[in-house]
Amino acid sequence: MDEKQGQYKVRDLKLADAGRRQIEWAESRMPVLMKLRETYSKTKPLAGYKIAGCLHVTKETAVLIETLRAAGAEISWSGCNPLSTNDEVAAALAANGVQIYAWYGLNVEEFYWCIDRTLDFKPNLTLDDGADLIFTVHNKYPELAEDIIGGTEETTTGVHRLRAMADDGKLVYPVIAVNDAETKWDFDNVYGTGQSTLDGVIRATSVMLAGKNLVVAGYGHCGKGVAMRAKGMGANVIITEIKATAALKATLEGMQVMTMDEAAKVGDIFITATGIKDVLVGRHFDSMKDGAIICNTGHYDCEINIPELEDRMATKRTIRANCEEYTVSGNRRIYLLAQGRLVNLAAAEGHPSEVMDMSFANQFMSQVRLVMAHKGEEVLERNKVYDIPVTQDQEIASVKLATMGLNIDKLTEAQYTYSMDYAAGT
Ligand code: ARJ
Repeated sequence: MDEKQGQYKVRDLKLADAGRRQIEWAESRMPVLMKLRETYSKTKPLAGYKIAGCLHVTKETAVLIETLRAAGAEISWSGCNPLSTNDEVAAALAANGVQIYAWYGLNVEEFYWCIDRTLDFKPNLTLDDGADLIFTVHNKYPELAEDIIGGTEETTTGVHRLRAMADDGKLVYPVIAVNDAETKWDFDNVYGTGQSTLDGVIRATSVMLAGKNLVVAGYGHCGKGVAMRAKGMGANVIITEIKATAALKATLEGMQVMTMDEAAKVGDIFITATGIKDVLVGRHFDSMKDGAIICNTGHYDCEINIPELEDRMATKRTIRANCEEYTVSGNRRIYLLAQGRLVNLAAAEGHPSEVMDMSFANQFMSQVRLVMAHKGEEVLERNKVYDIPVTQDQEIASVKLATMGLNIDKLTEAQYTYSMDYAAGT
């Protein structure tokens, strides 16, 4: 471990060169964010502001961090999951002067130690994925909130938690729900999760998906993305749901729908994507086939009840990286991937840069918005979760299309008038 007090704690600084090459690779696939970097490095709207971030330390996140810095911000950062830090990237960031506390495989105590260190410099803004940082401020260091002008939140699970907190009157500074931007959830959550989750399953197991009964728990944006891509690779996709409309949509997309009790008996591969705990529990493990593979792609590791799996195990051994074999009653083997933590970041590299480009453009714009509001451009109430403006979505999508060399049509004036005219009929 390499450590410098008040500056960084990472696995090994010697990995910095390898990390830098990965960051450059991501930069070349994140044109929207790089364009924002070019623009805002001239005006430096974030100068004088300190941002504490708690979000997976990946090559894409590094591009976000360095864009925030280019716009003038001072940064301190930790990962938001014990198994998602890319140690090479963390080293490159540390070598470049970013305050960073993150390494792959840290334990829960170390995880919170890292968050605490990012708060040592008394930030003015927070940037979360899963809301652990903002909760730490609220619960452990409430006095820090005085200097905090606002925060942003990356993911569905975090936004749910923060909206509940706002409803309870417990949120003490404004938060922008980056996840709820159309250019985030409708792309990152669907296509990003779809590709990266299967990437994680394949890297951890190398199994063929074609012909397998692949069970996806949850047909929200993430589950839908996973199901769609798995189907495209020839898997027999089974969906389990608690929401009637979502289940109905899955059926009409050609997926099978059944309860988890039924699916547990026939599934070869199980992927949870619900954001809810106890989706796979003891009775499911009791009825699974020999060789079943189970994993989770939701934010927290509570979707698979691992204690109930451990209760049943006779033996346990590691087969390969991120693949643990449990033998249970009847000499059946169940394979748990990435310790039930999000398989797409723990066993693979998270979503591809191309899609994180839009998510992080939204993150960047939202941090700038909080600062501009602080400078008097807009009034943001302290106990409120805000959506991103619709114009921001259209702007980001337009720039993304342009960087892909794609053009779209414009309404003519007559078409616009028609679109607004409620009287026109047959
Ligand atoms: C950083 C990533 C990556 C990646 O935006 C995604 C989200 O909502 C998460 C829930 O924790 C993970 C986050 N995500 C996915 N892929 N963050 N770099 N490459």
